[in-house]
Amino acid sequence: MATVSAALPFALEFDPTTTALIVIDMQRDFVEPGGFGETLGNDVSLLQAIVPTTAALIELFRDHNLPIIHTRECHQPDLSDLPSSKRNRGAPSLRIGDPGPMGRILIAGEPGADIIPELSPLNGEIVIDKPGKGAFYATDLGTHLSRLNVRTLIFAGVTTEVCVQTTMREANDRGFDSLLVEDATESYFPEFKAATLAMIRAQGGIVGWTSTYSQLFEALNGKP
Ligand code: C5J
Repeated sequence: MATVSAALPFALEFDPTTTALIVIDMQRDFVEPGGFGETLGNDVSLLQAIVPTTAALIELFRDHNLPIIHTRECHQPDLSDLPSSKRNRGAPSLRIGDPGPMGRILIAGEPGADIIPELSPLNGEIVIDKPGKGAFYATDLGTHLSRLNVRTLIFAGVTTEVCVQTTMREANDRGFDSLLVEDATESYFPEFKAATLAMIRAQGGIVGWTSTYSQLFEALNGKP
């Protein structure tokens, strides 16, 4: 067993052999300058700031031979998995499926839907394409986790209050213990990130735990 002693709202004890890392939607369209996120007026430098910590977290799991799951929010080219409510929401200048700066917006196989090169999955790591905000909805994530006998999920990625939080809540309802790595997740809106971290930890960890990367590192590797 391992313990993240400084996790909030209290120490998380977990079995590394039944633990997996989920890296949510670190895609070019959300993170890179010139992508979909920036065309919507967002400051993507906020999201870029977590890339080194997220890369270190992925390396930590690779070093321990623990499962790593990467997700991508994207849709089929014929938009058959895109409800009109999602396509038409708001009044963006570009909608999902429209041609954008990095190919069609959030369409599988387009350059913008790809994971940024700094965090590219290795052969053997699981990549889940998801049409929703939550990674369990309309995917085989649950099947992979049962096959791997995973009980604890470590979360990273973007954006904290949308796809990361939605997936953590889905995981919580399915009986997983979940911990979000604070310095490996980000939002275009710092106040939304802060609120999400607070919501996760509130009421005795109603959704799960949070910790920093170095606190998790120490739990898996001992003090440096
Ligand atoms: C994600 C979004 N990945 N914000 N998507 O959070 O629409």
